[in-house]
Amino acid sequence: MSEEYKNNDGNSKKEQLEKFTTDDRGKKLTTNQGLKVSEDEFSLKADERGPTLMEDFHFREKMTHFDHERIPERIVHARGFAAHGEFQVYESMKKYTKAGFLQDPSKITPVFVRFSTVAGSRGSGELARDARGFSTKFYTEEGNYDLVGNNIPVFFIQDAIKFPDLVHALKPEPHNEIPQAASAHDTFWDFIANNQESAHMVMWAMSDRAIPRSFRMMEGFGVHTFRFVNEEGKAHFVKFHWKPVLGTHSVVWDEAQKINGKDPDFHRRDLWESIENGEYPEYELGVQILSEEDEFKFDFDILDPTKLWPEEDVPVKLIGKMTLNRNVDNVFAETEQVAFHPGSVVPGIDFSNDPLLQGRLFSYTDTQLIRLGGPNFHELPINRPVCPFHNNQRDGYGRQTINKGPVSYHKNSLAANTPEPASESEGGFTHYQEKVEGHKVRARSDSFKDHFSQATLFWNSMSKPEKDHIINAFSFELGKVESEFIQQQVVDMFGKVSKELSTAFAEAIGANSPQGEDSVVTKFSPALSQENTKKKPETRKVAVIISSGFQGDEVRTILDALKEKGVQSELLSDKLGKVNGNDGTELEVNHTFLTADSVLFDAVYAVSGSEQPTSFQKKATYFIDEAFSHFKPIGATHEGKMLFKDNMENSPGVIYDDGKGFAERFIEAISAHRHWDREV
Ligand code: HDE
Repeated sequence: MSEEYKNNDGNSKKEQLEKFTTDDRGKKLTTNQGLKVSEDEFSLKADERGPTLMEDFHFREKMTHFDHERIPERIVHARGFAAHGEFQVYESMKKYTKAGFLQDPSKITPVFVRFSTVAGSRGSGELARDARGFSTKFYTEEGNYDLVGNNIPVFFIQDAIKFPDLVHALKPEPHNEIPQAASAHDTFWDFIANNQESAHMVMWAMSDRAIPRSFRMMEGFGVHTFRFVNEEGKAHFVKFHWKPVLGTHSVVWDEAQKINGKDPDFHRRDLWESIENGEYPEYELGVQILSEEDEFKFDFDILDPTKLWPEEDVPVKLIGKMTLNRNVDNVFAETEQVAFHPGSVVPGIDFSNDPLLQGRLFSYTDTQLIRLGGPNFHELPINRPVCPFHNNQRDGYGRQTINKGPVSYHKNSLAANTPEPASESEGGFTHYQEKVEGHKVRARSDSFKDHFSQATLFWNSMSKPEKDHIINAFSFELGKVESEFIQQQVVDMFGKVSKELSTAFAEAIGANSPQGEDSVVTKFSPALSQENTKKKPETRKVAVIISSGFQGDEVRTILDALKEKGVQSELLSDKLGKVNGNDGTELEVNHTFLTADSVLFDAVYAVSGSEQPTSFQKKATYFIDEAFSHFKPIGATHEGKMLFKDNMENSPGVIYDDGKGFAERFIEAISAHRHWDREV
């Protein structure tokens, strides 16, 4: 019997690749002018050993195109990956908004979602400690609606005018361009210490949220307060959430750093493979809705983007589901050229006066002009609305539409005054008529001045392991800061959030304990802790450490049980090829200890076998020990247990196959994600 445990749908790599056909397959090679090319390997020369001739138009066209193949990468969120999908609302949201795509549960709206890191350049590792972008383009019948959010619900700064300063401080330092995709350096922490409105977001950035296990296992947030407006013109404030159906999970920091070396594409590979395997990532859209009358009922300003609305105070109503079910065909054409803009809204969705949002409304079009080379980026296939669009805009770089006729102005008689504006009842967008009055000032409202209460709320809401991870993250980041003065400023700043936190990392970096009083905030929000998230085994990846002579029937039963629960198994040994069980079972090895690593898996099933060469034993023991140190679930057969180090015996999340319901216990341990109560 020979079995290959590969993808859950059983596709081999070759089969996956063969599935990709291009429009060019089977066609003759031509120039961009359509001329058939007779020779594509040798440039035109004066004699076989002579100089290349200018006349070689084919060479020049090919090389010129190549020379111009790169466009400026995004100044932030450069490293990203995307997928197509669809969205459906659960019930009509008519009461709150007239947005067409939120009215009818039978309506399917196509979406395109791009996930990203913020700081790193386009080729950087995906497991950086960083916020993740979570941008969704809904291709609605009323035009494109972009929800351009992050996986952290608050932001570092309160006013868009500070964004260039924040990003300059975060990016690699300009004199030596170090460090790549990392906030652990002097300029970032100098900015934080001198711009203390950042305290709340820094808490999130130092938490496990900044190192997600997968794009499929992180929340998304619209961050700003927006408005829903219904048919009657009545508005409600709204905050948007994406809740992943698989729950919110993270890796540990030591692991994140190693993944960046072993597989810098870890997150995109995970997204790509799960879609290829038919395990479509799903997220529920949630809204927190607040009536305009309640605008001032909180001890923070709802326009302040450094504040969240605690879910226990304003519940998140789940209103629909998004499923990502199709990978891109071409990363450049789609993922790289997609242009999001928080100002792309539809009737029924409107803005608030959040000063960060107001600034973003300017920045995104501006950035696309340089990045995509002109004003016609809306004509690129990925950016094109699915509904028709008509206006008098013409010309510009890369114009694709061939507009006919002489009229490109409004008002006109020659084209019967068309295209003409649509009234509200015809679907025309009308801005919400908020009453505004005041002096023209450069100032911040006093209601934006409490920078610490919600940072403490976040700290208070963490479990013990989550708190330890935050302390370790501060100790790591500030341990990399060279200026003792900055280190001390940060210690004193976070003393205002929690003395326990700040004292702990001050000790780790050799700074003085924080001065001043401790926070008096005792409130906490269980929704903020990942300990309270959904725990499921589906799509988790188990490394099966195996050598010849294994108990065939036992192992097959367990692998089948894992598969039935949607858990993926990949076989590892010290060489590729087949391993043989004691009953004639043959299994195909997927990876060796050279090509894979424990940090790329969620759990280990130590099977081993009666034939264990010393080199296998050593590598297998190292692999299992590393997984153990990252708190991962470990299952073992009797022989597999021989590969354990002493301290693993009877540890939480370590399950032996003693015949009694092993598969169930192992799957339960996998669902738990990590076993933090383990001594390592
Ligand atoms: Fe962005 N941001 N941002 N941002 N942002 C960009 O637009 C900007 C902010 C976010 O996958 C840029 O096309 C300003 C908050 C995402 O293509 C740029 C400010 C949030 C993405 C820009 C912010 C975001 C971007 C760079 C302060 C969470 C990736 C390239 C007011 C709600 C979109 C581009 C994608 C990208 C400006 C703050 C999310 C320069 C000025 C807050 C997910 O226009």
